[in-house]
Amino acid sequence: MHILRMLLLAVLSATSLFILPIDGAGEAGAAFPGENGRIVFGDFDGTFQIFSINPDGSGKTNLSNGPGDDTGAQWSPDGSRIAFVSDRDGNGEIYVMDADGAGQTNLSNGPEDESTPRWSPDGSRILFERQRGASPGLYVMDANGSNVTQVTEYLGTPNFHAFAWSPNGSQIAFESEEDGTVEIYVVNADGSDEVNLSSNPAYDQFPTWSPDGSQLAFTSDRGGDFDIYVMNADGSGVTNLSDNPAFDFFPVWSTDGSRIFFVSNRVCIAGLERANLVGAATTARTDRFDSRQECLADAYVMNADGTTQTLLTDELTIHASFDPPVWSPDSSQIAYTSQDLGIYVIDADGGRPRRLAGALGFGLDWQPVVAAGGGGVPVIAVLIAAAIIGPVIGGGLWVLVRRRS
Ligand SMILES: [Ca+2]
Ligand SMILES: [Ca+2]
Ligand SMILES: [Ca+2]
Repeated sequence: MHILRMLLLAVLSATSLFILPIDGAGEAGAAFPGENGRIVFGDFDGTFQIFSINPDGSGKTNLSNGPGDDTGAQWSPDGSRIAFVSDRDGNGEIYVMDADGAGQTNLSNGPEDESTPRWSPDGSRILFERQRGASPGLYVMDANGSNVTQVTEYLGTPNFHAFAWSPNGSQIAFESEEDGTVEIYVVNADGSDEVNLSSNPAYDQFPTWSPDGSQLAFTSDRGGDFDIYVMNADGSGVTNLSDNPAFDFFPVWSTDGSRIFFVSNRVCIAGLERANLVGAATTARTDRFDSRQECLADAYVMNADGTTQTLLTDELTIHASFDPPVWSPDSSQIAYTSQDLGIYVIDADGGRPRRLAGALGFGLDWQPVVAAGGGGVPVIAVLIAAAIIGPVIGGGLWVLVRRRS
């Protein structure tokens, strides 16, 4: 990541949603459901750094806190670690650190620029990309940095970095224009059996898996304007879910599979249509336009079958150029970066968005906190053990002390 490039993109993309995203997969953050933990995001503090914050806006902490630019954070599926990108060693590397920023370790450690880490659903592997060099493409390595394997030659434009593990960890969906148009592909995690799933001259972008792995949602302009589509995991059964003349974009499947988040500028487009009908542009809401007089997009959710398309808020426009929005692990809330360069959280049923902090950089993700059967049980076990053993030891010590005195 080069700082000037990032700053330029930040300025450019702040003007409009229509600047295509330069980072992030169409994946709803961690695939392992859990309770809602902390949110990681990027901000500028002399260099780009990775911060975490509680969902109520408290406890903002600079986690990476080191030299160079640190971006692109993603929580491990168990919420215990964070993968990120750092150029502190002279070029892009995949790093990992603990949830509190301790133990920062360079996993990729080579002369190429590595970026965009994505944990496998079981946390055992990390997918990443090399954008330049002898063999640009997607790679998979073990979570300790060993066994680096190229999964695909990745011939997308520099602006497209959308890829995601299938929920069972066997496949990777990605976006590429290696066949001349932008398509969605799946490939086995070992690099075998790459298939062009979308196979359409239109732009097919931003694949996001349903949590059960049976379907992929994506964006396509095959109907003349961008809409949210779903298809079966084998590419069959393509269905237009949004079917609206507006710009419908950036699907993100909720972690429980019930809903799909997306952005749409249909409020603005509908205003323009009304204005054209009456021949007076003044009836269109002027606050719906950006500096280039393009319609801004708002946040929506719909059921996974396309029903009940609901405007979450038109107070703030989604700044999807930095990062895809992420669902909370319990699917009740959504975190996103807004046009005013802030991190916001909104309830998936609507209401006022809450501004948590300013944000400038890449890497937005929500920590899953594994409940019963995971991290909580040992704590309870320790407490129970302490309650039982403590009085025994204490009693023994008291007896010893009494005997010696
Ligand atoms: Ca490197
Ligand atoms: Ca296509
Ligand atoms: Ca549309």
